[in-house]
Amino acid sequence: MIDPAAVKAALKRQRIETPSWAYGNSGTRFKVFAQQGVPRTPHEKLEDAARVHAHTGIAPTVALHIPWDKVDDYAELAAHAKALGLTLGAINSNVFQDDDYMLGSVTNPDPAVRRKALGHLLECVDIMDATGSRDLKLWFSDGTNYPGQDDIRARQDRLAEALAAVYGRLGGNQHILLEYKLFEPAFYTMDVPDWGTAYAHCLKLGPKAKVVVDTGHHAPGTNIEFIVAILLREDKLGGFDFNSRFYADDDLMVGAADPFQLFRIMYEVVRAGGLDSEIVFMLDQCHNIEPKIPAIIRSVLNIQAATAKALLVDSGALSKAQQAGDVLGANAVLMDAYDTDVRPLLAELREEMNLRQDPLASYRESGWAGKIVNERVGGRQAGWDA
Ligand code: PSV
Ligand code: MN
Repeated sequence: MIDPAAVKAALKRQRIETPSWAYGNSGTRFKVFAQQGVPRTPHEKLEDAARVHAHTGIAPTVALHIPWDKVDDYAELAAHAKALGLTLGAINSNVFQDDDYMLGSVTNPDPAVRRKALGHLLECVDIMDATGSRDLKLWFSDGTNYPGQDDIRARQDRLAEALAAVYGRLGGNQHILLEYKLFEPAFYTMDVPDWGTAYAHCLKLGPKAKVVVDTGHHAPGTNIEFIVAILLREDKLGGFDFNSRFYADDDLMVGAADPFQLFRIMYEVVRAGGLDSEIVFMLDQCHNIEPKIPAIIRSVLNIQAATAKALLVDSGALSKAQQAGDVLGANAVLMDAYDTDVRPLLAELREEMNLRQDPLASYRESGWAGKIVNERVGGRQAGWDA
């Protein structure tokens, strides 16, 4: 039997990190549709993030992206976050938006380009020192487009060298989170295309290096929860970049395309005790056509609902059925949890957290959307190039 009080207690402890870039303008390579009221500065992005936290109660940290969130004084930015009831989360490096990186960053055949890329990664660790961030999230767009273009193995050696240098610079409580991506922008080889490559590098580096699973970065049909289970078993799951995809790296709202997959992932997390661990549960999304703040609230709620269902799995009944070889029985235990309408439980939870039962309605009625449209006039709206 599942104790609803225990489920609610676990849900109260859950934390989801929102990405600063999701509050800014974004689009596809065809068009970026600017929206009114979009933040002009990292400070304004944090103000929007504070609204997400205020209405959900479980999103108190914000990931930054350098240079998109470059400021002169990071300690002051951290203080601004604190005044808003937030803390600054993972620092995302960016070695993919400079002309020098056309043939790669840390894996580029040119040592001068490699030095420049490494310099940026080390600068990100300096920023972590100032913000108090624990995690450095590394994603490399590096790869090749044509067979023979570069030496696959030499690129791995260059990558390992850069990662070792960054790892050596980490402070005692700082971590590397290494993200993989199957394809794009490189189309023949990515230098970190899959969890196995990321895992191999992290294993060599040591305990402070772990793998990030961005749910959009797999081939269609990949069993992501299996990857999650293996990484958890090896204590090498550093975090998630949650989003939904129908085709490739669509960066849509998590849980929108496949809520069942999200449940299966969260079940593996719950099963391994991962809710109460150092794993960071981040969103990595772009709200190109929908209003951004409510979309981020929706995403946080989708993860919360999937987690609630995962917590409702009757593990005793499940393992009994599994050990008896009762295939249908075991499947039914899992499906029972997934099919549970968790809305009443979540409504109760929110009441206990002094939140409104419907966070989206409470955001709508707060008037914030109108306020930022009226007040954020002029200046340059934030986006992927700012
Ligand atoms: C790359 O596609 C990625 O998933 C990485 O996490 C980046 O930091 C993020 O998107 C924003 O571009
Ligand atoms: Mn990502």
